[in-house]
Amino acid sequence: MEQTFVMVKPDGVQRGLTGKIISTLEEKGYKLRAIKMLRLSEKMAGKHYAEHVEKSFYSSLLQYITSGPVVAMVWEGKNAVKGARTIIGKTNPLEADPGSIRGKYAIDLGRNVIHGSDSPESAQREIAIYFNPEELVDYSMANDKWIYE
Ligand code: IDP
Ligand code: MG
Repeated sequence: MEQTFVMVKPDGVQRGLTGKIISTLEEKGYKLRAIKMLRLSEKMAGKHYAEHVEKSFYSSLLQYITSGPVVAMVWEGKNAVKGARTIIGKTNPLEADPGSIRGKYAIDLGRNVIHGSDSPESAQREIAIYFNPEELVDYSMANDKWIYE
């Protein structure tokens, strides 16, 4: 089973979309392994978005992501990284499928509501920024046999 890191960004929290986002991933069949609300420090935000440090939008991205609380989560399931990215939609909400989270709830690139890891390697790197290993709760889901063949 694969893990992915998903985060409701400050705009998603302020707009009351946290519950809908959790429901969407739950209803898909993914298992929630960890969740916490926090406000990112500049340092944590810099770690998360280290790959974008040279980009023109980096400072506005850091301002955005530290502007209010976020909800950080670890979701687990078969091909969860790609599956969650599909549910989340393309980075630019204008190009995101209308049924995706960004397609439904976002308009601007810099207010795109949600983050999702882009590869299993990124997922592990990002999970380690937000969670200690013991914060990932280990349990079995009663309905797994109705989700996986
Ligand atoms: P992703 O979130 O879909 O993985 P990335 O390219 O990793 O997209 O960019 C990280 C975040 O930076 C995006 O989700 C978006 O909020 C912001 N961002 C990306 N490109 C731009 C841009 O051109 N202008 C403003 N913000 C951007
Ligand atoms: Mg990314």
